[in-house]
Amino acid sequence: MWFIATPEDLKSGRLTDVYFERTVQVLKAAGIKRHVVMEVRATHLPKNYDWGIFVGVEEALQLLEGLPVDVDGLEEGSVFRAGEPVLRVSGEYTQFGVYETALLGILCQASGVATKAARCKKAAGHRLVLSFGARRMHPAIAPMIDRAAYIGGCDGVAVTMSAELLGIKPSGTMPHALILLVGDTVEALKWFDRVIDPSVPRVALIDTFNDEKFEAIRCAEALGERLAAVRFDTPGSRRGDMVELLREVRWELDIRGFKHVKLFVSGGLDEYEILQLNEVADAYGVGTAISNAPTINFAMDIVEIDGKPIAKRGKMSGAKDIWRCENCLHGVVTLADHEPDGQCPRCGGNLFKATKPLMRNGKIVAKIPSPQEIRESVLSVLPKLEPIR
Ligand code: PCP
Repeated sequence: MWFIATPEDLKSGRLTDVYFERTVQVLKAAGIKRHVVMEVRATHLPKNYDWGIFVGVEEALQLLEGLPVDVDGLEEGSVFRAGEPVLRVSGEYTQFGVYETALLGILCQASGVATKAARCKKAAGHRLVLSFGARRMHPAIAPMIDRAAYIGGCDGVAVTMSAELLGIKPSGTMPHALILLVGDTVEALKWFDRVIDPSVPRVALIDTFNDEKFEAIRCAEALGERLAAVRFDTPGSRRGDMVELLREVRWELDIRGFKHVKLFVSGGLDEYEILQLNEVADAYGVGTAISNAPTINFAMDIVEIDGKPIAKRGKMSGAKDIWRCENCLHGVVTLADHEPDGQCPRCGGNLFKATKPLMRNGKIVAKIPSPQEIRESVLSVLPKLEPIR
């Protein structure tokens, strides 16, 4: 038996915490029918996060499609900050209350993955960052994780089905298994070069049997111009000073005329490791840190009942909009359909309304761009965002 829910299960409302089902049961028995506005926001972001990338909107709209609700919020891939009302759902509570669990699950995980991917890509700058983490999570959600990682800024994903759904080619090098089975790093590289489509970059894995320096030189001498990079997936037990090791290999390759060979690092990487390695590394494979990224703790709360602002303790009542500064990406929150006074209070820049109509009476009204377009919009704001700390 597979222990996973199907899209039909999600749409049926079965993926819900039982107390939501009981709440609907009680309200119906009591004849209580209230039009509510519910708001999604994260009071806090994970440690050292000043911003997040909002992802999961497309799936959230699919979840609610057909229900008698309106949805307003940030578009897929938008920047958000702690405390900002990223999404709101309006309708008669018993019509959609049971979907809170699935809706939050979609937004919390996808935004967590996308934000970690964006932090890694911001740390890496122009250097390649590939999403290698599907093997760390249940395969049923690998396409969702890879989509969020790609939208967040990763330059590619390893899983064939994920890449297909994104409309891109899968990215990858070679596993230790190939070298172990062929029996030698260079012989494995030569076989890879003979067999694999020439459009696939030749990246030699150099940490299986011997010292990376000597394996890198052997691979470069074997393939010359056709060798794109060497990959260091050096086991933790051998990982002394990776920067020093990379510097050494860089020197040895360069003095032998192999300046074109890039240095690709994978294994235990995150945004902080990347900042350390940038001096010498050219590309990164990031697995666990992105696929198992801290979720964003979005919560969903009633902020209006029958048009009157009301919220539980700790939450601010009333339906709200987010206005974003074009220049510094600072956010200003106003009551819905109210304009902020003047310019950005932080830098004086122009403010634009970031909260958009996404669904009207169960019909998706938002234009959902392609993953490529969303990724480009994320990459365009990364340089403006606060540095990784
Ligand atoms: C793994 C694989 C991924 C790396 C590690 C992701 O190496 O190569 O790229 O690592 P992370 O989750 O720590 O970020 P191995 O499992 O040694 O694999 P393989 O021989 O399959 O490359």
